[in-house]
Amino acid sequence: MKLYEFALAPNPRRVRIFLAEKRIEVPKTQVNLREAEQLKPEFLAINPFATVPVLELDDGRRIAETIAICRYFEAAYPEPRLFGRDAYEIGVVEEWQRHVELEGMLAIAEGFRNSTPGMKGRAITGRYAYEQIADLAERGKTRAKRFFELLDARLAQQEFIAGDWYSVADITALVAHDFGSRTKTISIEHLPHLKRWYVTVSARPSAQA
Ligand SMILES: N[C@@H](CCC(=O)N[C@@H](CS)C(=O)NCC(=O)O)C(=O)O
Repeated sequence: MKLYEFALAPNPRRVRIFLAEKRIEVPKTQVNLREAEQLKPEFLAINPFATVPVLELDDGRRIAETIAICRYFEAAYPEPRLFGRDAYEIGVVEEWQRHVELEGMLAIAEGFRNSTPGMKGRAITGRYAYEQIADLAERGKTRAKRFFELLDARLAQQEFIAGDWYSVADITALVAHDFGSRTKTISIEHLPHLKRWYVTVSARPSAQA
């Protein structure tokens, strides 16, 4: 088994944190996104969507997409449960993991990729070139700011994103936060509950992954 990833990219980090929580070690192969290795024919043969992470099983079968890979490991190594323990938890984790990914992570990516000089012609991940649109950069930053404010209100009521237990939704939110903070797309200085949550989740050993 091996994981195609890039150490500096946010989505592969989500898988690394997930694996660290489950105490699973998987060999890694770096796909250097800074050198556009994801666009080379060798990698497009592995994932035609030209993104990491991709998991390759020992028999050569592959799974791309962060959450698809995490689901594989949850099924193969159920404990600790990171997608919820009962029907309600599984539903609410799914709900919030999707909110965080679609409204948080992707809004940050929209803000960052449409404004950063190094991302010219790379405004959307994948094999095709898309030009930056300045208005989308502003919209992404506004969407991200509003989403983290909403998350702050939720965290005023409960310890973690999905409930009073840690889940994959926290992993996505932690990585989204760090991505947004590193790229100066978001700041949570004015959000006390989110700050309290961040101290807790970033202190877990898995956050170093
Ligand atoms: N929906 C995909 C998104 C993966 C993704 O966007 N990966 C980024 C790294 S964080 C990537 O491969 N980027 C390649 C590029 O920028 O062209 C997933 O969840 O795995």
